[in-house]
Amino acid sequence: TKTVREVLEEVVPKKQLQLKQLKTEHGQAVLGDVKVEHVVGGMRGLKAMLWEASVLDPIEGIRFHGLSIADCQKVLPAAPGGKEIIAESMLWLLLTGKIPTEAETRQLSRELAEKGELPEYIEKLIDSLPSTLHPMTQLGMGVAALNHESKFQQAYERGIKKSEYWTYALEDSLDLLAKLPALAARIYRNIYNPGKPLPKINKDLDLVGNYVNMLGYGDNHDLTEYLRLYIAIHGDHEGGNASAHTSHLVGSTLADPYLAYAAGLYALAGPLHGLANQEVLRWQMNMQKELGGNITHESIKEFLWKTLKSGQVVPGYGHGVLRNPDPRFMALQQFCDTRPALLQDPIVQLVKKTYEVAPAVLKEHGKTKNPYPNVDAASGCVLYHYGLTQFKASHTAYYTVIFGVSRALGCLTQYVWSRALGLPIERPKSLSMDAIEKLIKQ
Ligand code: NMX
Ligand code: MLT
Repeated sequence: TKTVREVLEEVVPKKQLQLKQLKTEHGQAVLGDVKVEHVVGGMRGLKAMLWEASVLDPIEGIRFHGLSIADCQKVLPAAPGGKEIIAESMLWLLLTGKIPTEAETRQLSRELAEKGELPEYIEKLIDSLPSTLHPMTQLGMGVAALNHESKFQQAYERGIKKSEYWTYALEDSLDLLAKLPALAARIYRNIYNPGKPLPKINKDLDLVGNYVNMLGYGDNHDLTEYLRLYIAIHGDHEGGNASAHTSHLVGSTLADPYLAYAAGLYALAGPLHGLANQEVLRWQMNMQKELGGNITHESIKEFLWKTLKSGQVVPGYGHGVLRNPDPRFMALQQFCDTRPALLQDPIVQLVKKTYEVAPAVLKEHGKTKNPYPNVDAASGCVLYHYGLTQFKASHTAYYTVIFGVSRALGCLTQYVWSRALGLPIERPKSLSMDAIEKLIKQ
């Protein structure tokens, strides 16, 4: 049984060689043109960054080192007594490109559990925040403050060689991933169950098992399995999405992994990105309230048009890259389809029924390039079914924190790879409109 460090020691030199060859043999090869529409259109479709762990195909969706979600469900180890992919087996795959054995997965779970408790100053920091402060703001603050522990930063100040950066980056990344459940659960406890004692980390449980336990739902096996799947499949979505891109940019300045990921979290907090699952539940509940007993395809269609005519987007639909239903949405639907309690839940049923109507309405509306659901269309509504429904502040406000625990898998993996490959600081060229016009005339 190898450790994840030992496997990376073997893989890193091969990848370094691959990059060297790409630079020397193909440095001038053209991957596409840069058009004015890229510069003024959010760089959509522009192939402009290196990201190792996953690539997003517009039709097939995400592949992690070439493996689809269905492939991962077949080959990645689950938790003892569980069936779903767990965060540790996904992390191993993302970091190394290899499939871990069950023993390797368990060993990683134990290492993370052993590192999982929060330092006292972080507990005090989080406990001092008003319970009305948005949970994503709190999560970003906690992650940034954990950089007090950064081994990467300490080593950099000592003056280590560039070739050693990635080993310290890996240690910080594993430390941060290990502490995210306790941090996220403390935020939840403080907002929704103030004063309730928080359980200690159980060294025999996987990361998400511990997270659910600390959230107070440890006896709910189905919710634990749902969150295992959720956290594994939200882990990485190539590099161009706003949170991954932000953490990549900030990391390229050699800010430590904690600061880089905190920055990524604040991108995830926007309603067009990770906050969309909060928006979806709010929107579906408004729909439920307005339609009352009259939930038919026709009444849903009317509600969709009302949303669109009021100038709002339909949350949970559309995507910057995907042009088909998101396979993560389909995987979560599949999870629901095998559980009668979920199938009978009115909000889960409404998500399904909305999916039967929304693509045609969005096509007729004619604006979005992708009329199909993304992962956020389903993810929050299932959490609601399982009882994460507190009404203080907003009953959905916590949902993006769960996404934030998950996306650390991909952003921190790339942080390690960016340092292992010695990638430079990111600094694209910007242009003013006058400068663009001048260039066109030349
Ligand atoms: N409902 C209504 N209009 C939409 C939608 C939608 N769901 N999606 C895109 N449009 C509009 C978009 O606002 C734009 O309008 P305008 O020209 O007036 O600015 C037009 O369609 C073209 O946009 P696209 O090129 O199709 O989409 P883009 O790549 O710019 O944006 C999203 C992608 C995901 C930001 C966009 O589809 C959206 O706002 N969706 C709703 C929010 C959402 O579900 N976000 C979650 C994304 C997934 N995640 O986890 O982060
Ligand atoms: C994500 O998971 O990051 C979202 O689907 C957004 C994206 O990929 O652009």
